[in-house]
Order: sequence, then structure tokens, then C-alpha cells
Amino acid sequence: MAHRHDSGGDPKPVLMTGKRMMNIPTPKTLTTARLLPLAAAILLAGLGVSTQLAAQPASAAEEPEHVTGTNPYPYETEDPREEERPGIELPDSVTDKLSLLSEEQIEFLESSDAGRFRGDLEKTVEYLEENTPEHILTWVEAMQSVVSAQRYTEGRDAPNIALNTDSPIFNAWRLRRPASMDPEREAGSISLGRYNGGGGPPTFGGFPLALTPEDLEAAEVDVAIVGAPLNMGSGWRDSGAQATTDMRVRGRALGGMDQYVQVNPGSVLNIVDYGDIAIDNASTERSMQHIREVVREIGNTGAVPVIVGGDHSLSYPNVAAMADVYGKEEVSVIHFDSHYDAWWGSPHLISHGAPVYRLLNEGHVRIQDYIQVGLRSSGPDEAAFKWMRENGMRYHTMAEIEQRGWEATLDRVVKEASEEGRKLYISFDIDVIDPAFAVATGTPVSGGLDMRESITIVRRLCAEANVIGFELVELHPYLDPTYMTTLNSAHVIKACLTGLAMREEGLTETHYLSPVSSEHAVDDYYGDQADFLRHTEALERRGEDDEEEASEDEGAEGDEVISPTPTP
Ligand SMILES: [Mn+2]
Repeated sequence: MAHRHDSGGDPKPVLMTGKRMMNIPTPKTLTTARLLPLAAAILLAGLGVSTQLAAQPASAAEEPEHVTGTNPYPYETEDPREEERPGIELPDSVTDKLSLLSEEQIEFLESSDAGRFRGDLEKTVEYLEENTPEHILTWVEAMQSVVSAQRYTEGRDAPNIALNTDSPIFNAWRLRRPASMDPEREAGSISLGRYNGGGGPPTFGGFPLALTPEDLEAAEVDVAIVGAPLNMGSGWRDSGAQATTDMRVRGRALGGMDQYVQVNPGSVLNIVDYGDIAIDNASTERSMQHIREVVREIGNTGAVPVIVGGDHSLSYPNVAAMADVYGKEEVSVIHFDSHYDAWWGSPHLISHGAPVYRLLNEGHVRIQDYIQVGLRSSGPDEAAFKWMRENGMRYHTMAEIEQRGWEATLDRVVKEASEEGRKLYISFDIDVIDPAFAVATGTPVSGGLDMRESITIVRRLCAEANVIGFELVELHPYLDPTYMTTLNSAHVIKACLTGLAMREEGLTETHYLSPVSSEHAVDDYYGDQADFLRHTEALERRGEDDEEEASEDEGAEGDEVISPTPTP
């Protein structure tokens, strides 16, 4: 149970979740942080600047702008995982060799700071035995100078990157045009197709467009697919800024019928393309608050945001926005990735390797409500795995899949993700999929999920768990000459839309598949032909009932529960 302390003398409340403790956030500058947005709003109002820029719901106004550089990062950033990397204790046998070192230098030599230079205890003792005290002094001083030089030093190092405040277009990138500048139109979704079957400019899945929260409300939108072409948080094989365009042009597979379950998401749900979120692609930090604002406005209408990235830094504003809508510690996250993205020590507060750590550290999501799937990169190391385990984070690595098999792991993951009907956000890093199927990504790692597994688990999660948001990140189309990664990304998003539509239709039972598409039933090869035929008839009866209901204009749902999946 976490206890938040918003004021008072305790600067470091702790969360007991096992043997170890985890720091939970306490804003150190809460008063200032609360006043700053207010002061900014007053200033903007005084200058006659459109309040659309400054307007934020109260919950967001209380959030300091953690990673934008306007305020100091207010949370404890000393990471508990570091304690798992202990130093060494040198034996008396080498005391003579340390005769020229000060107490402080001996302490440093034994510390984990010196570890990556001196090696383990055995290696260090060997080195000390082989060298003179004079040489050892020079050796330790060299290590100390490197460690000290790489740390931030006030006065020497710049803590912030200055922006050009003289720029006449300082905020233009994210400024929304006042409605009075638009041609008059009624709020609602806008169909861009010239013909029944399309023919207009490309949108996600060919779905109609919506531009404002009023459009989402008026069209009673269930799912808003929005692009967030953030590029700079990766810094590695980048080109994610083109992913949202590419997905609209070449990713049309994300629309249409799903054969496995015989559901067409576009017929069951009101799905729209909500355009792209404005990004300052020279600054990940500057982009964060605006992304959070747009994702929040989608969530506030009751629609499920489906965010097409962009790099994985997006998880931070996206999940924080879900916490703005549903409350802190109210949302669970399932995170598909070959990396665990909980790095804390980068000089940048946010990057594609840090969103999980930021979300946990700022208290948006409880660590025990985080589920990781598909990890297989060189990290986490043993200390980090222990940190995850002892704080209650569930993880399902490729090692578990190798050990237990895919089917068993799949069932376990879906069961965990759907427990207690908690609200679930799915973060899908395309690099969880094997590079054989998804090579166009920033940091590919071999040995991942295949497409059959990826489609199944996403469809099942969106049907069987209470999914309130979804993101697909790290697609880099410039590395995708055959469009295969874009195609496969589109199919992952389609699996999500299908699952959401199944949930709307009440098809939430464990691993539902259509009795028609999954078995020809011409003979009785598996010995369950009768079940399939009966379930098929039940489906048909339900279809007739629906038609009757529609013709009688009844709003109530049918009572009959059908169970088309046979039990073997
Ligand atoms: Mn990632």
C-alpha cells in the first residue's frame, strides 16, 4: 500500500513491497509547481494569448512539468537498484600496497564506482600484488578523475539546454488554430472518401477523420487512432517521424474484417483517425506535455486512444495521460518489448529507454501493476531482475517462453492482465517481435515473438481484459524497404481493434475463435463436429435475434449467451 505525503517533513516516503524498499515520489517543490502553471496562465491571459495553449484540466495543472526543463525534476532519482551492486572489501594482505592512499581513496577503490575499472576482488588483489604503492596511487587517482569528470558539477556543467526565447514562432508548433478561423461545420467525424470504398486521402485503416474533442463527442467515437511521430528519444537507427504517414499509406491492413473471429471492428465500433499530435522533433522533452494533453483529451471523451508512434519515450506522456483520466495507481500497464525500458541514469530525463522508470518514479502506475513481456536484450541484469521481483513487477521473458512454452505463458499473461477487471494500457514496442518479421526498428534483438503469437496475444488481451489505451511504437519505416514491418505493425493494431470490437459484442470468453472459420466440420476428424455445428447454429440464431431487435427498435441486449468455442 503506498502512502503519499504531499507536505510535511518526510522527504522520502517508502513503499514496502517485500524485503526491499522502493522510493516513491514526493514533489519537493510542490508549492512552486502548483503556482507556476497558474502564473503562466495569468500571464498568457494578460497578453491576450489564446487560452487554448495554456488550458489544462485541474489534475494536470498540479503536475509539475517534470521533464521539460522548466522546473527541477522534483522526485528522488537515486535508484535502489544501485544498492545491489556492492563494493569489495580488501584483505589485510595488501595493506602495505595501499600505504600511499588516503582513507578516502581506499574507500573509493573498494566502492562500486571503481568497480568497472578495477574488476572484481580477485582481479584487484592480483593487480595490487603486482604493482608498487606509487603506481597504485596513480592508478586510483586516474579512476577518481574519470568518475568525477563524468558526474554533473555545478558551475562547470549546464543543467539545462537554453532555448531561443526571441523566436517569433516559439509555440507555433503546438498552437491550435482558433475555431473561428475554420470554415463553419458541424462537429462530428469527417469521411474523406469520394466513393463508397474510399478514394480520398489516406487515413489510418481508411477510417473517417476527427480533429477536435467536440468531433469525438458528437460522433460518439469508441476508438481514436492518433499519430505521435516523435523521433528523437531513440537516437539509434532513427526515422520514426515518418511512421505515422507510412502507416496511413501502407498500413491499410489495419482496417477491415477479422477472419479468425468473424468480426469487423469498423462495423462494431466508431473508429476515427484523430490526425497527428504536434511534435517538436528537436526536443523530446518539449514534446511531452502536449502529447499528454492530446491523449488525455481523447480519454476524457471516453474513447480508447490508440497511439501510433514514434519512439518509446511516448509511453511516459501516454500512460501519464491515462492516469490523468482514470486516476493515479488506477491503471495497469502491459509492456511488450525486448528491453525493459526502466533505465534511470541517462542525462536526459526521458528517452526511449526510460519511460517505465519515469512512470513508476512519479507514481502514475504502481510497480506491481506493471507486466513486462518478451524481454531478451542484454539487460536487465540479475540486480535489476531482483529489484523487479522484490517490488512485485511481473515479467515474462523469452527465457520463460523457452522454459514453459508459448501457450502456457500466453494464458498466464492474459490471466494476470485481466485480473480484478483493472483498467489496462497496452504498450507494444514493435521490437518485441523477432527481427525476421520486424527488422525496421531502432534496436532490434533476435529471438522474439512471431506474428502468429503477437496477433493472438493482442487480440486476446483486448477482448478479455479491460483495455483503455494502446500504443504501437518504434516502427522506423526508412529501414523497411519491403514494408514488411509496417504491414506487421498494422496487423498488431488490427488485432487490438478486433479485440475491442469482440468485447463490445460480448465475445470475452477465454480464447474465443469463430466456430465457422476455425473448423470445416464436414467430417468428424477431431471428434467434436457436433459442438461446432451447434455453436454455428447458435451464432445464426443470435444474428436473427439481432435483426428482430433492430426491427422492433429495442435497445436491450439479447439474453442468450452463446459459447461457440468447444471444450475439447
Ligand atoms: Mn521500448
